[in-house]
Amino acid sequence: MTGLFITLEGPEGAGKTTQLARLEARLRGTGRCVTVTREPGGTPLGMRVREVVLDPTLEMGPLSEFLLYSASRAQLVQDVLRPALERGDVVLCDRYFDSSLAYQGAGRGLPLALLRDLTREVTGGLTPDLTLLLDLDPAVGLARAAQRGQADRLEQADLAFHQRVRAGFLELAQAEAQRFAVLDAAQSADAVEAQLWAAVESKL
Ligand code: Z5A
Repeated sequence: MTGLFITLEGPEGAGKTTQLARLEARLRGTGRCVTVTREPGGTPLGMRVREVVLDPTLEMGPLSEFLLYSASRAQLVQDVLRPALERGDVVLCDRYFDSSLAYQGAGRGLPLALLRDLTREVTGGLTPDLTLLLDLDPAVGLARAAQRGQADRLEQADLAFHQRVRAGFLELAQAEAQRFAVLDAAQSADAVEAQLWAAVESKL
C-alpha cells in the first residue's frame, strides 16, 4: 500500500475533530488526495454501531463494548481504509484501535494482550504510520464537550475512568514513540495545529 495512514487520538473533547478539518485543508492545499473517516462510523454499519455504543440509555459490559467497536473497525478497514491506502491517499482517521486499548483496556480494565490479539485479527495488522495524540486533562475536555448538550454514554462515565483513559494513551505513546506524536491540546487551536503540522510534515 502506497498511502499514508494517520490517526488522531485523545481523550474526550481534546480537539480531534477541529484539528482533523484543519489538517485535511492543509493537505489538500498541497495537492494530495485525502480520505477522511472516523471511528465508530465511516461506514453505514459503523454509523449504526455508533448509535448503539453512545446510547446513554443502554447498559453493556466491557467485552460487548469492545466487540461492537471492533465490528465497526473491521468494516472500516475493509471498505474504506485499505482501498484508500491502496489508491495512495493520505488517510486521516478520527480514532482507531488505540482508542480501544485506552478506553476498553486502561479505562474498563480488559486485558491489553486480549485486545491486541483480537485487534490484529480485526484489522489484519493494519497499523497507522503516524498517530497524533492530543493530550488533555479530561476535566477540561469533558467541560468542552459538555457545552454541546446531553452527554453520551461514554461521556457519562466518571472522571476517574477518563483519567485512566488519558494515562492509558500516554503509556501507549511511550511504548511506541516512533509511531506517536504527543501534542499539548490545552493550547489554542492555532498552536495545536502548528505542532500537529510539524509532526505530519516529517512523515510526508
Ligand atoms: N471509543 C471507545 O471507547 N473505543 C473505541 O475503540 C473507539 C471509541 C474508536 C466516540 O465518541 C466515543 O467512543 C469516545 C471514545 C469511544 N468517547 N468518549 N468519551 P465521539 O466520536 O463523539 O467522541 P470524541 O472522539 O471524543 O469526539 P469529541 O467529543 O467531538 O471531541 P474532539 O473531536 O476531540 O474535540 P472537538 O469536537 O474538536 O472539540 C470539542 C470542543 O472543544 C468544541 O467546542 C471545540 O470548538 C472546542 N475546542 C477544540 N479545540 C480547542 C482548543 N484548542 N481550545 C479550546 N477549545 C477547543
